[in-house]
Amino acid sequence: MGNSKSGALSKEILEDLQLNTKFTEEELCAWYQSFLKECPSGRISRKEFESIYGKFFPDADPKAYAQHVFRSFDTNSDGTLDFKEYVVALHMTTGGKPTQKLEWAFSLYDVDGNGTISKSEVLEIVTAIFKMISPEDVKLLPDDENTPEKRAEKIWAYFGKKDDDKLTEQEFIEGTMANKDILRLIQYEPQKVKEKIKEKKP
Ligand SMILES: [Ca+2]
Ligand SMILES: [Ca+2]
Repeated sequence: MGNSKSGALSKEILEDLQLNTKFTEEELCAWYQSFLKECPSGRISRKEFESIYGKFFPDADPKAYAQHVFRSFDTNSDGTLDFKEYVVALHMTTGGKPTQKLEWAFSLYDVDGNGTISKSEVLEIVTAIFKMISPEDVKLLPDDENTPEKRAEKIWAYFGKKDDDKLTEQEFIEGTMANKDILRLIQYEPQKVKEKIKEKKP
């Protein structure tokens, strides 16, 4: 609507993204062009994000999880994802350093954004994760982690916390780095999906 950002990435955003991610100027510019093609307004709404997410999980109910992921990506909380938030999010969740991934995971689990994680927040995210696991896969889970409640309980016990305690970001990151089981339990298990795809191949 007559604004000046007609398809070129602003210099500030470009410099900022180069500084904070591993992507090159060429990659970012090409990426921005395709982002604008998909999303001419330059912003992804929550609804659009949910429908993109839904395409990856046609047999599950990823809506609740998608909403949490969206919230954690929308760092300025304006209800949309702009290109910068989108790129930073992809960088953190796919190619970033392990600590960056865990910083993101912390913001995902800190549902109310108050800087600490409570046991009920763990349960809320784990419940959303469970909605994406197919019933057959749930049957394969160990007995002490085959419901959201049990899984949240197990995570919380690993951190050595009482019911009303809170987890700080540092505790969350250090605990998760020190214990592979926590890392496995706090995330949706794409590994399993990958194994399944492998199994299907001749
Ligand atoms: Ca935003
Ligand atoms: Ca919180």
